[in-house]
Amino acid sequence: MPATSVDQAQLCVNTIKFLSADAVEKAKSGHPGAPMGAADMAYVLWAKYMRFDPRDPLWPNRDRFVLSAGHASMLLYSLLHLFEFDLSMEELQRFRQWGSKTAGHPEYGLVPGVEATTGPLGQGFANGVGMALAQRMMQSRLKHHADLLNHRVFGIVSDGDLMEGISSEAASLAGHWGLGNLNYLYDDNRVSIEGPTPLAFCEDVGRRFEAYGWHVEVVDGNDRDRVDQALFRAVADEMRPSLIMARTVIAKGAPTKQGTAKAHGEPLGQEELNRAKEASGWPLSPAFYIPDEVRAHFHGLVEEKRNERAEWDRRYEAFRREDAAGAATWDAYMKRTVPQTIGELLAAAAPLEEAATRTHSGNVIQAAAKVIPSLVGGSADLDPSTMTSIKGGGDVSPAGLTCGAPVNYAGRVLHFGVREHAMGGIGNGMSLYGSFIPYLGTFLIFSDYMRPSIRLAALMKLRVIYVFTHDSVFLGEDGPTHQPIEQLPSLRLIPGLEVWRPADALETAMAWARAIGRETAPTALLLTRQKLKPVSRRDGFDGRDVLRGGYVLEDATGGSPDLVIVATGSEVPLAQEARRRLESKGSSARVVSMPCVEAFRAEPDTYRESVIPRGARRVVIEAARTEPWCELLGADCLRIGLNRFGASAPASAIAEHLGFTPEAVVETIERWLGRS
Ligand SMILES: Cc1ncc(C[n+]2csc(CCOP(=O)(O)OP(=O)(O)O)c2C)c(N)n1
Repeated sequence: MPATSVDQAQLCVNTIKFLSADAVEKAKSGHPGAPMGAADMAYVLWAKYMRFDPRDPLWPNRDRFVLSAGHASMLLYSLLHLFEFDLSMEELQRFRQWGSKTAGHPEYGLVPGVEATTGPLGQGFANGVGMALAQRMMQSRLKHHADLLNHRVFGIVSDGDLMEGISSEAASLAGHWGLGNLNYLYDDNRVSIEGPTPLAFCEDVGRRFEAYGWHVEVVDGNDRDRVDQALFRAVADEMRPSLIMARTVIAKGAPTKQGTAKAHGEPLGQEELNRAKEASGWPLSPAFYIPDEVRAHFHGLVEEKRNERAEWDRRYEAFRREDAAGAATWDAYMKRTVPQTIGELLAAAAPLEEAATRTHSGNVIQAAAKVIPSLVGGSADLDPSTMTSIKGGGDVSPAGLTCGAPVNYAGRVLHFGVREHAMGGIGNGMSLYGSFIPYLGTFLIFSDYMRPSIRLAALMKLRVIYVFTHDSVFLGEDGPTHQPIEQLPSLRLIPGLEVWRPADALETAMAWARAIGRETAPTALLLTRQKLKPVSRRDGFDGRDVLRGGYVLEDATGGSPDLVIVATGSEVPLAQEARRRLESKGSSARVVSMPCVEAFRAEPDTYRESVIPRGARRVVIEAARTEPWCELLGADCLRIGLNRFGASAPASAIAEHLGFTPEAVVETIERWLGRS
């Protein structure tokens, strides 16, 4: 990097600090304290260590930077602006305003250079771990060309990040996986919203991270030389992730608010800001001031970084010229290529036989893994139940299962241990990285443990697949602690997430095909523990109709139903049996299988009405809370569901007691129809 004098560096740091504070002041909301305290270390990191090309923010070998403490967003926006990313001064001045790119917390996809949406503390920490794992896994696939992806993953994490449980889970995995490519600066300012952190946080963070297998440094985070030296050592440690505990002063330079929680979550106030500027010899006006020499300095840094990138381009081009097979591997991963015929391929792998849908899913995964190298996944210590292992895929674990031994990054089977929340955050990071389609398995009930990450996957529009088995009370004897009731409808409430609850092999295969093909959204697959009989379908049924989310499975005799029974997953065969009985009593009933409400909703009105005709009375059968179905089926529909917790008993007894037998269903429907 060009030689930087002390004065010049201070000028740059002051620019970052006051751009951030001015933006918060103008917006009359936001957080000035962390950007001001962390500006020194952020400057050293970005100026000296980070490699990127602002004109090509998606350059695969860029260093990733995750601002896990998303509330310090103005720090990142100031950096992106000064380093000439496509983020204008007007955008800085419109911080937190409607339609601006400078949202309150950094949003992935809105601003080039924002690698992850952060805000819920701890999530970004886990995302970075996922990115670092993805990098290592890609490097092993590139074999002797691994240095084409020799970048690093950096981040700034805060007290709040490290208080959150997800970061402990993720840090434990990062140490376990030996992610020496991961370097976090911990903005150790000992202040959070309610006041000094000793109110709630006196633990020895350094020793905690050392115990996780991290390289830990303690430095004065406002001493740029010290930060530089610590970063140097952290980067040099290829075997362990690093946590640089950088002691900083929140709102450094603000005369009365520095070092206090008053610098948190609200503007400094013009008077305080002016005094801070005066103390730094900074002009009071104009606001958002960037000295010419600062602009020139950042421009020089950018030029230098772009030259480094050009050097990489030459290596990359030579690689493509000289190694056709390597280039094909690169493309298969970087484009996450999926064969056009994936639906047929997966359907062929799921024979129509009596089995649990989790078993069908396990078969489908094997077929998908054969044709999609990007597909990798695992579970949170439930694989024998979730059936999520790629057979022969190799475990991403230390050799010989010896703690500390080299990790087999060439594998495809991920073992998250019992850490659902980190699994969610790491899956997001892997998807953000760009070369993998991660799938994550656990019981549906434990989706609650990873829900914040699922929500963020939907918000970021990430291709992540959740394999949630044991999807209802019919999992049986494990009882109510393990039996999901509200999880199914509540996952459906997350915008952008598609929730598939297939009824048999064909629906499971199509749901997987759909999930894999959704490039810009996550998908949850809800699968049974218990065996289901194959669903009988009319001859000539086109499997692609499943992708419409809901379809006529069995029509009323004569074709014009006065009753439509909608069911999902394990309740579909029950609906079919109930239909047969009702027809024998003179009803003309249709069964609609609706594996995915969201996909069905996206169909044109004409299709939806052809499936659920206007005049017909409607029933839904689903072993979960069913209230949201009213929106689709009308308030006067009959809902056969659950509004209580389940029970510990064999599945057949549960069905008996909770009204999920053909007799009980028919009786309930007939009573509702006024026929009994
Ligand atoms: C999961 C979660 N809980 C609560 C919050 C609200 N919140 C925003 S910042 C913050 C505390 C910030 O303290 P710290 O992490 O030390 O940041 P700093 O004070 O250094 O800015 C909290 C509780 C959040 N963003 N995420």
